Amino acid sequence: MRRPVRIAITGAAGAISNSLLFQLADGSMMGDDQPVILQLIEMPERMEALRGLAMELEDCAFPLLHTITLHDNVEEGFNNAHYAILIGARPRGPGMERRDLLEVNAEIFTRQGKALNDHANRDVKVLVVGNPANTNALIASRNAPRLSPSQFTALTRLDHNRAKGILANHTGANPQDIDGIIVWGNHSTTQFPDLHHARVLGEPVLNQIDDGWYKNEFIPRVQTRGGQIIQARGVSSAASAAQAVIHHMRDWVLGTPSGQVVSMGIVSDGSYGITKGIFYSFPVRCNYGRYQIVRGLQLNDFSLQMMKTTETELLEEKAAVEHLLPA
Ligand code: NAX
Repeated sequence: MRRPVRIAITGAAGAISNSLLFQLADGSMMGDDQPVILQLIEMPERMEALRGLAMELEDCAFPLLHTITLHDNVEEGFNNAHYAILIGARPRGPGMERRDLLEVNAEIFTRQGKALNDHANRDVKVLVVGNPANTNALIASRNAPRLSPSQFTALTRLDHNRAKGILANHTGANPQDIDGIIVWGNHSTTQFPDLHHARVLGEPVLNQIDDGWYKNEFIPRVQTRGGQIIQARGVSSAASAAQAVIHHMRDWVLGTPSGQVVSMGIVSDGSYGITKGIFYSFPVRCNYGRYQIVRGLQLNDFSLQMMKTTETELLEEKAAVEHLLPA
């Protein structure tokens, strides 16, 4: 048996984590030969709920679940972590503007970035889920100078999976026969779910669907799916978000299946003209624990315009928290 890896998770008693932890402990994320130590982190007032969840995990007697530790602060919770999944964030409250939301979360992710810098394993891989995920990843990374920005990522895999699921439903294809979907930009309603490079069983998707459906139905449906789910369920996506976390981390750590492209929010290196340094969702392939942006894709004017719109939103988010970022 391999040595256990340490996985720290914030917001551990929340809805997404409630789905995530059981799959993670069962080997879905790190592989079925990799024992895990779970370092679960919550707000002090949620520790009792977290204790209950830990008891349930224990009661599953998962062979790969080595140890569970519970923490009410990130400084202890991130100790020696090889992986950190940052789910906990402040939701938007009544009367709160987007700017207020950015600012309160900036405080949370500043502290978390510093704690990762000071306490986590030097090679820690970080996934930010809590919203606004891309800008929270930027803030955490900027507060962790000892770590490379490439160790930080933001979750846009749920958007990628939503695009694949909706397309599969429309075309009647099996999701596993679809590849080449890309989600560009922000995890928000400005994201660009791009089908120009997508194929079903090797055939270009855009030859098989109506352009009007693509632009007027598919794109807005993917962009607003989170809101539609909240409207229908009364609460936000949880199980599908947990599944996306599993996919994102599994691909990053164990590699994307041969030839497959996935979407990850990562620090921009200037590829495709996107401003360097912001966290933007790009098409990537992963191998040996690293992601690489897929290069050389042809982009038409429509795509470039869509990519610019979501980039502009990310630049605005960055400007709203700039005064809180270390130089
Ligand atoms: P819940 O409200 O069910 O759970 C969040 C948990 O985080 C709570 O138990 C809370 O006590 C805890 N928490 C808050 N601040 C914390 C902190 N500073 N340290 C540790 N714990 C903290 O929310 P849930 O449905 O699990 O969603 C969590 C976050 O994911 C939200 O910000 C949500 O907007 C975001 N999402 C992001 C998605 C993505 O694709 N990037 C999709 C799903 C989801 O909407």
